[in-house]
Amino acid sequence: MEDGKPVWAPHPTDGFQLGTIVDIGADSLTIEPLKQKGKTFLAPVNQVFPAEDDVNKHVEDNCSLMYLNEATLLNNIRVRYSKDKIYTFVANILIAVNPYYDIPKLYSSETIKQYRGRSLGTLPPHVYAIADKAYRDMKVLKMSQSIVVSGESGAGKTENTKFVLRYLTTSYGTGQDIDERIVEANPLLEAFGNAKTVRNNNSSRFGKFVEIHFNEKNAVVGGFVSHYLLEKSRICRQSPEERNYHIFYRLCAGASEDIRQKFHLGSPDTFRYLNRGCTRFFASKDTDKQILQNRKSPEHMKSGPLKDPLLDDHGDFNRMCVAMKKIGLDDTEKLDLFRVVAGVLHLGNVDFEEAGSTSGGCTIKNQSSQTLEHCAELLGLEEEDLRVSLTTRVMLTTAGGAKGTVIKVPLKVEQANNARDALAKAVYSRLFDHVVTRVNQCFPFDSSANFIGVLDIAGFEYFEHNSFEQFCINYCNEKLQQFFNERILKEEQELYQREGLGVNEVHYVDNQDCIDLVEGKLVGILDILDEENRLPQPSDQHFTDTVHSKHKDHFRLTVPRKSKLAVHRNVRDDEGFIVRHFAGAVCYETTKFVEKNNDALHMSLECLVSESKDRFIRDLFENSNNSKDMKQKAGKLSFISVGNKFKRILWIRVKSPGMVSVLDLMQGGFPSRAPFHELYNMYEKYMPPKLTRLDPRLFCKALFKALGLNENDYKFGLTKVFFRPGKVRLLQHLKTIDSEGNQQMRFFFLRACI
Ligand code: AOV
Ligand code: MG
Repeated sequence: MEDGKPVWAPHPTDGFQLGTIVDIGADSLTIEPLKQKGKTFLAPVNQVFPAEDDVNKHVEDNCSLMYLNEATLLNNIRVRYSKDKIYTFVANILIAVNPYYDIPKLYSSETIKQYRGRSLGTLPPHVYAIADKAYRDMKVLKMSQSIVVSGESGAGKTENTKFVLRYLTTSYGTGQDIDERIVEANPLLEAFGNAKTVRNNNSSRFGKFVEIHFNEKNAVVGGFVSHYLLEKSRICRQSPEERNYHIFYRLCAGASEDIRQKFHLGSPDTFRYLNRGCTRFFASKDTDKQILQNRKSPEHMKSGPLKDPLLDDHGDFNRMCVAMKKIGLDDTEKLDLFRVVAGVLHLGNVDFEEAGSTSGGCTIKNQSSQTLEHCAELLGLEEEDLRVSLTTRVMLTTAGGAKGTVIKVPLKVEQANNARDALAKAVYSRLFDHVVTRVNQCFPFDSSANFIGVLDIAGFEYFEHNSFEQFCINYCNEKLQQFFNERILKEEQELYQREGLGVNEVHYVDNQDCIDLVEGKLVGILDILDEENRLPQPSDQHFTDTVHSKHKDHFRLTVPRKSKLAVHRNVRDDEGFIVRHFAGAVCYETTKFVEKNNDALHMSLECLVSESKDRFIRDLFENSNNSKDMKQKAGKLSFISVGNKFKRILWIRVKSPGMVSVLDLMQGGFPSRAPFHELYNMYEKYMPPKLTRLDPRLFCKALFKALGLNENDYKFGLTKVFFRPGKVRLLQHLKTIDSEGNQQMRFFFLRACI
């Protein structure tokens, strides 16, 4: 780097800029930018990287860069992105950049055909190449395979997951209904489990693992979706400029007049669960106007000014209905789903006011409105029962009278509000469970030989204000990152050892300490929160103080600076904590952590819905404890931990790519490798006939000698040859060798072998 060749040096906004080293200090370098001669600046030695000779050239696999480092990788991806090449390999990891528009033909059926059966690296990087590799590995190894998609919110995980599903069903399906159903299940899942956030108009608020199952002949036989961690708080409250789940708006915008009347639907503005949080959109900007004008149906305006100009709720409603039909849902089932959605909306509109008596309880505000009546009707409940269950709570008393007497304790307004929201969350999340169960019935299979699974979780989130939801999601991503470290980095090193390569160990940033901070027994943040929830008078502040006192000098945890929290909100400046995640530090505001961590529905409400007259509602709650049991438990302090449920369900041990560690490993190691027998098969044709009996390992030695490869560029393992970064291409030019060269190769071969 010292001989005047260009280097990449850190830049405050561009990441890196090109320059040359003009002076070398003890721990910093003086850099002169290529574009601003004379304007030198200092850069830390370890943040300056050698640049490729031609920075405008790009390669399909980052490992074939001459210098592989953070800067050359980013530049390579940038150059490719500017040419609409959004996919790039790092060995057999695929990096995808979100183009935010449809690149012509990128996912066409012709492209699908091209990738079928082709080895990784023979065609341009593509998510189809990864899907096909998974398929071929499943076939050859006779083992199920999984594809893990990770990245921050809005990165394109869900879209790429869908491309994988479509690729596999199109290429290896049997052409029957099942193939289409696996793909068409997504609009339904997304309608109920996705929402607009400030990062992504179609953000997944749940994680899913989709399995495509194959028979002995490796043809698609069915599918299975596991889901976890639906964000329930969103049902009742959304952050500014965010929305509730799509289905609510779609139903309001797209339902037929008949359904609208039956379910007493109006514009989303009339529902509390929809009209708080979301910014009102008006057709102010030209583009917005155009979007609105392009919507032909006047119906869509029924969703009122809450309508987001970037989302077509009316069109999406119709598309969702088509998808429902395709996966085999009949009209009755469809109406069941819609009825519950409408029921939740009406439930949200129930308001309480102080009873005005000495009981300290509350009554339902504006009794003359039909809100309660509509809600009760849609959920199959008696209006009076619903009223009583929302405003009182059943308790078992042991004091005074006979032991175990059931009494009804009136609820305060605040408690009744909480009870209403808890019921809404319980009903909706059960409905979501049902949607997933129902979807799974659409692609059943009797038996399968293997499956290919695709994991698509909610990505890492870092908003201006981060709460319990972000905490859970980021914890999940932290686990994904750990999985990545373990699988890719550890396994890679183990492979080098197994093959006897004698490569130095590459150190990567282990995030186990961050995971322990969250999930550690007793002292982890989740357990501290649970403890807080169990106190007679839990408080967010006390919880926060405990977290700080138990982890005073923890590297991953700090107290937020005053400016971060207190300025925007009227909160104490230490009401929160900052966690240093693998993907960056996030400041969490702990207001409402305690409330959000409690999933318990008080027993009178749970009994109520599980005895609904509506069969569908009753079935949704079927798996909860039988009502007798529940009544017995009625007096217990009820707390069901959201955080720990999260922890239990995180069976996946996964984390999102710490790309830099991978780079270090690849740079210090041997990112490309090829089994001897594969090289043998590939290059056999160049071999002089009398040497065809060489064993593959010897053959490769001869080949490399013949090519005059530098021995530092590769290493022979026991079964494979490993290449240093950028060196595998020394072999690739063989493929383009002409017939004269062919002769020459034979000659070299002969010499090498002699
Ligand atoms: P995510 O799954 O990673 O975020 P999505 O897959 O939902 O992100 O992508 C966000 C949006 O980006 C999509 O709705 C598309 O409009 C666009 N997009 C993504 N990939 C492509 C592509 N390959 N081509 C064209 N447009 C694309 V989250 O679910 O928020 O973590 O929780
Ligand atoms: Mg997603």
